[in-house]
Amino acid sequence: MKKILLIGAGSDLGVDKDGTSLGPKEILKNLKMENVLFEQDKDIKKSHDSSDLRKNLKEVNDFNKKVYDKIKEENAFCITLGGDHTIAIASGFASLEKHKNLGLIWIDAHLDYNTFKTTITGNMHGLPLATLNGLNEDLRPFQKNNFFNPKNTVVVGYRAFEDNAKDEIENIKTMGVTVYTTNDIKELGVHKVMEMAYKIATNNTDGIHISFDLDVIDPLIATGVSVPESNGITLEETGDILEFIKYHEDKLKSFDLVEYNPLNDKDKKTLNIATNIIKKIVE
Ligand SMILES: [Mn+2]
Repeated sequence: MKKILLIGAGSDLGVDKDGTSLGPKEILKNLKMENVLFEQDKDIKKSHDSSDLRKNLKEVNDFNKKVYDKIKEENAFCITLGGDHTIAIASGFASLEKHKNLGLIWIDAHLDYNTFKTTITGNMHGLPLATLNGLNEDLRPFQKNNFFNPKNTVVVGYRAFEDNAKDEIENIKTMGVTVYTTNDIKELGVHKVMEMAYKIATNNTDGIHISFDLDVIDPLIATGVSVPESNGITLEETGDILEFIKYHEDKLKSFDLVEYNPLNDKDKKTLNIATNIIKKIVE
């Protein structure tokens, strides 16, 4: 059996809402498995200033460097628990360093494809996917080369179609990333969408890193996230995604589960969903 290590990355430095820093600890409590927990410095004065379009950049980078170094030195199969989605810059690149040539599947209601030029909020958790494709140099001081190829990068579950995402959509189109929306899932079925995503992500690669943002699930089901988007996927569809991943488990090299925010989780329902997702991945 392969050795599995859970990495808790408790940070909310990449988002102006507090709470995801507390997420990993809660999930880890429910999973009696080997783990390492990183927590952001409690003395950090987080910026909530919306005129600052590089909010907490140094603090985000310092935190990510620690997570990146740990995962990079580990031989185990690493599952990283966020934390806001910025931590995937650390987990994704660390896995890429170990496995050299990976595809990337980003399961998320958002594209996370802003640059410092297109971000409106300055919240760094809106930039990680673009960063993993080699943009946003300032958010990856520890990764100067070797990026995920946009041609092997796929978003699954996007649905935040607000006007202010126009530049972000332009960014992702220009780079050539494939995007499957929540509508695609509803129309084609989740199995078909995952099949297409896997085909793209495994084309001439040695495996896949999957980053799963809990906000892809409908917020009426999973309230415990920081940036909810209505009309999300169901628990059944979530289960089908995990079934698919398990069936093709030989391709999976690393996994993230991010954006769990206990402060918005009224009934611990999201905590249970998060815990069950990890249980499924490790079973
Ligand atoms: Mn995200």
